[in-house]
Amino acid sequence: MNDLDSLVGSAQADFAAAATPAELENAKARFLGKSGRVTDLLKGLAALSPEEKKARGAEINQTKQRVEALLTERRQALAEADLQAQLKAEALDVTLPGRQKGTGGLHPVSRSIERIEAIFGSMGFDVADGPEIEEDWFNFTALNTPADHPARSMHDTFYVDTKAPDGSGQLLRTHTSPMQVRYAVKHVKAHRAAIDAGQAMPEIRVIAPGRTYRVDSDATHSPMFHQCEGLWIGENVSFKDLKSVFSDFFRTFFETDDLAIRFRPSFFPFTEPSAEVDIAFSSGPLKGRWLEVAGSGQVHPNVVRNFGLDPERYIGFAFGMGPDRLTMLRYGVNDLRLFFDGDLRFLSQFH
Ligand code: 2NL
Repeated sequence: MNDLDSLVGSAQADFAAAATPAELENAKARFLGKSGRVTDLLKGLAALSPEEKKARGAEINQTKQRVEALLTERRQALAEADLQAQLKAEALDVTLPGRQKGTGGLHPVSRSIERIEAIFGSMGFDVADGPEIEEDWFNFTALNTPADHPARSMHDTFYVDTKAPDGSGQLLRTHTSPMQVRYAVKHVKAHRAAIDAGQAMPEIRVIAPGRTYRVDSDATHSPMFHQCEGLWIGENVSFKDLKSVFSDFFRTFFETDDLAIRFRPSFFPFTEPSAEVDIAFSSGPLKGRWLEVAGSGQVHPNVVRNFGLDPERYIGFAFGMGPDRLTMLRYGVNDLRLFFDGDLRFLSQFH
């Protein structure tokens, strides 16, 4: 190997060792720069005779071209490697599923309330709506709840500082019955003339779903919870109607006929007589266990009177149930607080 071949060899090794374009330009300078090795060879020609100069000059020029070719090749290799690295870093997997628009879903309790409204709707019940900050009269007094009843204590009820237009006290409603009282009073007013003339008043048939509030908080009680009350008043509405309404309702709500219902005597200030309602499934995980699902009763004569009706002529039943608890039973949820924590890992299971 002559000196020119070995120069080409060391240029190749130097260029290959350059890992970046900047390093490669430094290596280029060592061979082709002003005082590079190829340039030095060309300078050495001056000392030669014309014949030697011609032959040696041609050899050196060839060498220079070989070095330049190696440089170009290495430049391209580095540029290609750089491009590949960039492509790899910015790789996009077009086979991945696209980012989807987050579609929300109804809260499980809202789903239950919609079901309850649909089922009672099919039985001719209207849906009442009303204020969550309620007046003392609608929440308690109209419902025959005496001033010394424990439900009215500061420990049980969230009172607020505002006053109703008539100056009476206000509170966060403890049940949705006041909505039914408002509905019934309005209904009776609208039919006052007919009632007084001894004509038939259209029956009051209404449910009242919504948020309610009590001073209570543990695994089975939340300070805010949902309630759905129902009211049916007419001239000949009895407990047997209540029984058939409940049988239909619970069988439809839980989508099963394998379900028994029982009424247990109880007490509520606003009904007389009163009964707790229990259901028991005859199959499934809750098989054979009596579960309390509602309170009910024949509307107390004092309450009928507060609607503006004569209790000797108008009679009916009312009930109250908890959509939160019905939702727990329907989906097998064991902690009420899961409904109100806002944890999407829980909520998105119902979408
Ligand atoms: C329960 C108890 C009940 C009522 C609610 C009611 C409403 C009016 C008149 C008379 Cl406007 N009564 N509501 C009656 C009996 C029981 O609920 O344990 N709820 C979960």
